[in-house]
Amino acid sequence: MKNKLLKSVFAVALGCAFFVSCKPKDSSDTVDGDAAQKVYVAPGKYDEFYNFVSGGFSGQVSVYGLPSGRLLRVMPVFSEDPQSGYGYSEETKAMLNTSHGYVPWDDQHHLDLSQTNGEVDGRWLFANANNTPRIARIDLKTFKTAEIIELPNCGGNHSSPFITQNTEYIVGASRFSVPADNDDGDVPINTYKKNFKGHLSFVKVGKEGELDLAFQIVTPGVNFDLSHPGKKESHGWFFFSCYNTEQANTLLEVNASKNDKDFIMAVNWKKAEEYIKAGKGKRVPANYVHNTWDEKTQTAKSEIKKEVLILDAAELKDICYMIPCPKSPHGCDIDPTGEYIVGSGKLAALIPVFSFTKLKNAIAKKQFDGSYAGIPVIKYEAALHGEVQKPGLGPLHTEFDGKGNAYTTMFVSSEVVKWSIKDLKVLDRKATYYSPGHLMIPGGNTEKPFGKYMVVYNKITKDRFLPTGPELAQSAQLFDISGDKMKLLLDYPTIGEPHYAQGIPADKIRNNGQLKYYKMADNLHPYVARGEKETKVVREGKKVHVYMTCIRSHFAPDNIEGIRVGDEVYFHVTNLEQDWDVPHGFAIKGANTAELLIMPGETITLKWVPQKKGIFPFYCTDFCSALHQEMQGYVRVSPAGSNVPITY
Ligand code: K7E
Ligand code: RUQ
Ligand code: CUA
Repeated sequence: MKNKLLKSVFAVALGCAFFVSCKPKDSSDTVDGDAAQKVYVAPGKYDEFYNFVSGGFSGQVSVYGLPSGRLLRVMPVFSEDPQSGYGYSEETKAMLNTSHGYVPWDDQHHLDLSQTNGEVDGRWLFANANNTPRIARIDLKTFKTAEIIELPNCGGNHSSPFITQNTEYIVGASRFSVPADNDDGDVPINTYKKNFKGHLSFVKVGKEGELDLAFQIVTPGVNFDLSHPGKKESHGWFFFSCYNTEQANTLLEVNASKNDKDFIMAVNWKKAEEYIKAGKGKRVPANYVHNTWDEKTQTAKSEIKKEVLILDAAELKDICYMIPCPKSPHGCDIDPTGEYIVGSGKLAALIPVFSFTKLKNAIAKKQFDGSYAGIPVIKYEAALHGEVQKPGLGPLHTEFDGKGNAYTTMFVSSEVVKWSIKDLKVLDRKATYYSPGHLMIPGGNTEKPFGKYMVVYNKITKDRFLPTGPELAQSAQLFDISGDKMKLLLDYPTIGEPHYAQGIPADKIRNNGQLKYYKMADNLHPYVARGEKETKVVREGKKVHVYMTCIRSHFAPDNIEGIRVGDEVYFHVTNLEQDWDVPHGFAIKGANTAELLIMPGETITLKWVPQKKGIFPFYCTDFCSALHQEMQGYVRVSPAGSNVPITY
């Protein structure tokens, strides 16, 4: 049985062989008759929920409406975005700085919404970056990335950015253990077991959402995969799944699947806070970058941090405990009551559910099974509430509906399974198309789920949409979960690879004081032109600053001469419109810095270093009025040594 299971998992790795064996038998199943009605949002009407979806290797986050599945927006977070100029404009470039320099891309897996008293509150959305370990905060008043913090001592921040019930902390964790940053940088890989360490990061969230890396816990060199915070009774704890407890550093496919059980690490972060107060933490050198967006000057700033506070999990015997969990656990989900901890072993044929009450008793009674690298291991049975038997193959992620039910995706058998938390009985199963990763119920990882819809995010869509060449879209599938049985309503494609997602009733965001446009009076950009009278062109040596405005339907100035080859020209373009949703674009022929999109009240800067002489037209790229096609101008570029004076 175990062998069979392993084989099918390896077949996934081998690609298409898997379709032949694992395509669900009931794929001819069509949706019920009233499905169309249930997802139909009439023209001019709004959706009921916002749905934020991770963009995977696109590095961005997309916003959908539910139940319509309409794509509303793609928000640039970790990747450059030609549409908005994010990463290209002088104001936003610093957002993508890291200790490795400018990194214009990342692999974005998980999202979590800020919470108040265990409920989503619509203030901020947080996103992790898996490649260069980072956490971003998106301000849901503006739908803009407001902050990005890098995590030191860490490879692959996968188990992130999960949030405690009052948004006290966001966590990060290393998927790839690495030697600590203050190592001398020359460590042989075959000393993995001795020198490679895991790090759990606890990032404090301030009143205005500002992020601060409060402390890290150093652990043995396992791979952390996913995590979730405790709730209610278990508030104060965080639970992290870990695999590769074999601590293999090569051919993990085989070498990290040897142990029958890996672990869920239970971390008592309140206790960790006490130790820090008592002075038990150690400040060690580190190197990471913290980028913030200043709303007043509308400009990003980078700050380099040089130190981090570290606690050692093995040294402080009572902040971390290992709960054995079958076969390379992936998802680690806590039910809305905070009592049940669900582990999902990718290679397991059951789902273990642990009880927080039992865990606490086991700790009090020291029901340990020895220790793992200095960390106490709880006896499996002592913490176990029970096992869901035969749920399907390849359990990955679980969400909750707030009515006592859990829903788990089965990657290998391509289905979603509903089960009862209390008696661990499977209640319903539906095929998904195909190979689901995460699933999402709005509020489904909080104390208050909105258990009406569930979306399952699939890795593969072979035969579901019109083919688009060798690469097909990934997809989302919307289910109605208001009844006893799950009901498929809709399929729709997603941007990039969708991993985790978040959902929230639309009103919670629409009522959060959302910004409609920036008031000119609040614009403290150093190069703002608050009206056409303030426009000018100023040469400072090789630098030329153009204070430019745009309003329907012209730029001021629109004829500029006296620019020379090799000059650094900065076009600071202010949008003078006072109505929302009237952006102007700005692009120059041949400029290798993409375009700008300037929203009303904003000033955005495009840097251009002309490489040859000539006349260069510029124009507005966003159709803004009946005279949009007239919204244009010229720059004359003269040879490097020329005496043509600046005129405009
Ligand atoms: Cu399961 Cu990166 Cu959350 Cu994707 S991980 S599916
Ligand atoms: S122009 S509306 Cu290029 Cu017809 Cu676009
Ligand atoms: Cu401004 Cu088109």
